[in-house]
Amino acid sequence: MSKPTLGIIGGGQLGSMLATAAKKLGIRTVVFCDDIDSPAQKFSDNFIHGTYSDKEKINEFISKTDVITYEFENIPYETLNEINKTKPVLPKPSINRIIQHRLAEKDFINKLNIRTTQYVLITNKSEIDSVQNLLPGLLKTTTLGYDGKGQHLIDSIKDLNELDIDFSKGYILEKLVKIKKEISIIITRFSDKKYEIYEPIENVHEDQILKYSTIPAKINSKILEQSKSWAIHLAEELKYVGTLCVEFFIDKNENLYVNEVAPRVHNSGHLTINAYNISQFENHVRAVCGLEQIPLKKISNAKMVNLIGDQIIVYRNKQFEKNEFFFDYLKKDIKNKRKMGHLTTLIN
Ligand code: AIR
Repeated sequence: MSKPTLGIIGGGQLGSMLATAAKKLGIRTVVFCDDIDSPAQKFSDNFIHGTYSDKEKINEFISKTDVITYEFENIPYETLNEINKTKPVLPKPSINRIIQHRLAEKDFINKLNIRTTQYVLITNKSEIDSVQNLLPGLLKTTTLGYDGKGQHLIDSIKDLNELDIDFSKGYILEKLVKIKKEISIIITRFSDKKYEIYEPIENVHEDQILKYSTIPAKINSKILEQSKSWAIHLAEELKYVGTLCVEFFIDKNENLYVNEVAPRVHNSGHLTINAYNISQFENHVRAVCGLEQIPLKKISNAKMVNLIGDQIIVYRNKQFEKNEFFFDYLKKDIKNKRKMGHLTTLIN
């Protein structure tokens, strides 16, 4: 059987790394992105530029691909659902619809008896008065936003009054957890009870953007087991196909909470490219394209640092050691707070 051509919706660094992994497996890729300067086009075999509502361009994309995935969760559900009527979209569009809506996502997780922070939907400023017990809290848009975009820290009602917010757009208020540590689990599910799971990754954020990811995470055995079992439970319940990331908080009392689920490959898993026999990207391509599942083997401990904004500049001219792996996302413009590249260091 000839190998399928993989369509990737979204053309940022995650798309580039998926296309690179696919190429290694002999799989052709077509990237579809609304940004004409999308960096992933430099790594894929084919590129189509169009908006996510451009039917003609989407049809061209469908005609050139056999199976479609996405590298960014904020793709309109309608677009994914329309494509799925002709060619399989994996993970399923219905999964993306749950996860891209913070309220639906948290309701889904809690129904499985998996702990999240306390939260409430806010549709009107006056409602905050009745949920004072959730302050201090984070006010987040129910849809869109990543890397802290669209989020406001609310200490008191006074903070809220100072914000100019259109509540009709939908917000949720999440009670702040006194965080001791953040970890993530990356899991690739192939089919029922068939998955490959990476060990927990310890993450450090700066300015609400991921800065460092390290394996092994310094956590106790109870947290290790609980985080893995919750990630497996979530992937099974969603009947997920592909790579999924679950982000967790650990509080000062060693309680574990799911912060959010990303229905895609994830920044904290970049170190899997160098630290494992099969990366999160290759596993995603293997799962969505129906290729063989290969048992994971860890090669090394590792630390990844994200290069944000103009931090990339010095790295572009740097000499690296044998255990250092530098990735330049080749984005056209350097912007403040934009992820421009990363460096993974293998450590013994
Ligand atoms: N991304 C997706 N969700 C969160 C992140 N960071 C990646 C995807 C997306 C890219 O970030 O690869 O395409 C967008 O980056 P930028 O710098 O153009 O905003």
